[in-house]
This record gives sequence, C-alpha cells and structure tokens, in this order.
Amino acid sequence: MPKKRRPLVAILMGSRTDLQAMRLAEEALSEFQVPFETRVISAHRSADRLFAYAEAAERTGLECIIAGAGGAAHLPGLVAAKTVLPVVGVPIPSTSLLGMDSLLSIVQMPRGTPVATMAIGAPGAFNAGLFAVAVLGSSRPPLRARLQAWRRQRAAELFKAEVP
Ligand code: RP5
Repeated sequence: MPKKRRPLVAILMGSRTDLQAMRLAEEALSEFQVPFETRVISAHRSADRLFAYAEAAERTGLECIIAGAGGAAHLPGLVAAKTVLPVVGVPIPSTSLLGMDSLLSIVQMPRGTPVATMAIGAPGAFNAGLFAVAVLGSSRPPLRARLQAWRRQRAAELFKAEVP
C-alpha cells in the first residue's frame, strides 16, 4: 500500500455547512497533488481545540492554513493569532448578508496579524487552494512549474473558446 503523505496544507472551516464551498479548496490542492487535511473546528464552539490545532500546526509539518468561515467569521483571524504560518481566509456566504459580513470580517484584520482574504464562496475557496500551491511552490520549483503550466493551459483554453 502506498505511504500516505504528510499534509502540508490544512483546510479548516467553522461548520459542516461550509463544506460545500470549501470542497473547492480540496479540488485545487488535489489537482496539484498537494497533500492536505480537512477539519471542521469552530472558533466559537470549540475555541480550545482550535487554539491547540493552530499552535501545533508548524510542529506537525503544515506550511499553510486555509480557513473558511461565515458570519462573524473569526476563525481565520484566530488561527493567524496562534501561528505565523500563512493563513488564507475564505468568506463563506451567510444566510442574512450573503457573505458580505464574512468578507468584511476576515479582510479587516488589524495591522500585525495578516490573513490573505479570498473572494466570497466557492471561487474564493478554489483560489485559496491555488494560493496555497503558490506558497508551497515558492520553495519547490517543480510545483511552481506545474502551477505555471496550469495557468498557461487556462489561457490556451480561453483562446480555443474564442469565436473565429
Ligand atoms: C460559522 O457560522 C460557520 O463558519 C458557518 O459559516 C456559520 C454558520 O454555521 P452553522 O450554524 O451553519 O453551523 O461558524
């Protein structure tokens, strides 16, 4: 049986209801065969567990953490408070404010504790995966080359789709 590779990226979310959007982050990482782990850890329902996870993240070999949350959306900021690993925030569409609340909450981290904030929902989640690939690729030339090739491929598809 092939050995399971140690996760380099964590995909966290505050609720199972976030999973539909956050699957896109998994999709992007899978496309580049980047090993990841997915966890539902709520900032307000399981704060102790979240702190323990974020504090241990570096030690366990993680290099980037993606965190999706909706509403008050404090999950990405709290993770960033507990680790210096790059944290990528994904604002989840909420029922009352369609994710504007999540976006403004995540993007407005005060000076000193950054969270790289993506677009609302599934496109943001996919981009969060690509962003993590770019972070890892900065010290892994073969992965960076795959990301460059992937981008070239997207451009080629666009030209192919053009009306003659
Ligand atoms: C946040 O509250 C989660 O990230 C989720 O987006 C939102 C609603 O959670 P549920 O009430 O659906 O579990 O913690």
